Amino acid sequence: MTESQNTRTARNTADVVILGAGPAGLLLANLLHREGIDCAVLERATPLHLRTRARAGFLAANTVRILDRHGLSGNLHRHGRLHGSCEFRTDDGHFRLDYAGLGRGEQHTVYPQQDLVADLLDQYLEAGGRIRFETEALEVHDADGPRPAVTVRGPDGATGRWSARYVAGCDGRHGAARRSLPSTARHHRRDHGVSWLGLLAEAPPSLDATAYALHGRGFAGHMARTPRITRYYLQCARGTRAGEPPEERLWDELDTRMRATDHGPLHRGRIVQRAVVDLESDVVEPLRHGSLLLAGDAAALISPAAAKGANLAVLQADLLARALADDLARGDGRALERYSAEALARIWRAQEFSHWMIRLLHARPGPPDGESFFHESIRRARIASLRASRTHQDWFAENYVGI
Ligand code: RFL
Repeated sequence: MTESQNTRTARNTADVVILGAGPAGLLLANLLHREGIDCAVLERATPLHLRTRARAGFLAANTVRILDRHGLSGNLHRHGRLHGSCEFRTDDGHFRLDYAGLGRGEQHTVYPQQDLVADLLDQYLEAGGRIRFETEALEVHDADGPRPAVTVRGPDGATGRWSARYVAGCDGRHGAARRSLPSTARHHRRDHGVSWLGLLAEAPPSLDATAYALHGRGFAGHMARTPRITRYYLQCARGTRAGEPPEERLWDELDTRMRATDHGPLHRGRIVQRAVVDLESDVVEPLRHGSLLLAGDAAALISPAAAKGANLAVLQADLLARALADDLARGDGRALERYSAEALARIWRAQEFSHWMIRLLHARPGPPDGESFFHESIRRARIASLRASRTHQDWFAENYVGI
């Protein structure tokens, strides 16, 4: 089915209505469709927007195994690149961890999230899957009853209603699924008090490793995306307006924090995307509310400090697809009963590591005092341990690539 044929399909019911066509929603849709389960995806954005929205890039080994298992990784292996090295640059010197040879010996595959989304979308459409673009879910109703419904606003601005047996909320942190949660849902939020200016540059990576620079002026990060595109992060003050700093100033600041005088200047290029990200965590418990199930960022937001968000989304979609297929195709609801607890156990492991990374990469927010001196000394000791201890390095590698 093509994208436009899909928009014309009239039937407004499905066994599983999936909100959102990000990595979580599209993987879930592919897997359910293959199991012969009647599902439909409702997505607010246009296909072009989905195919070009640059976000994550580092896929964990387990994410790749899941996509391999389902035969959804062809392009990823053709165009993605294995990546197994990261470098820390600090006032006490720099060191590199070749994590592909540490821990479980796993590596990342660098493959832009928008390309993964495009692959999943193509596979789903080719298999005849149903999706409505430019269709915004407004609210989920009757999740506690046997026949939940979703009110939507379509491309022509008219509202409509979908009915389902299950609604999978894969529509991110600000989507309709989260807005429709009952008052019994618990939200565990943490503002880490740190913000990053995320930049995407039309410039080749400046080194063959991810670089984390810990500097008195704040953190800076360097992450490869493609041979011609590199992501950079600059820690910035809360409330910074992304569009304001001129490009030259950003490159100068990156060079300073990355210590260009010791390591050579960065490869500069046009900055094609900028966004301020406040580092936050936000976990919903439980992930099942009657017939409404949450996955991906809708289930748990994780700061990009440890590059876990897209990987968690894939993992949860895989778990949820198996649980829904057991229930709907085989009449066995046990996996669905376990879904929330199983997914949350992995979410909290990832949150723990991400939290550890945040404290490693940043000075304590706020004015300098005795507490910040203590934090800084602990941070230096932690870096020294990571530099010197093979056991610590193995732990780091296992958590850094693992999920
Ligand atoms: P997505 O990808 O946000 O997709 C949700 C989809 O839902 C649609 N939507 C709605 N549709 C219908 N009705 C509504 N009411 C809707 N509201 C929203 C949206 O248009 C969208 O298409 O969520 P999903 O599938 O849960 O995937 C999560 C990941 O996208 C996210 O966790 C990662 O991008 C996080 N992340 C990273 N994760 C990694 O694993 N590795 C990385 O290297 C990495 N780098 C990053 C990142 C996130 C970043 N930002 C955006 C903070 C770098 C950055 C800058």
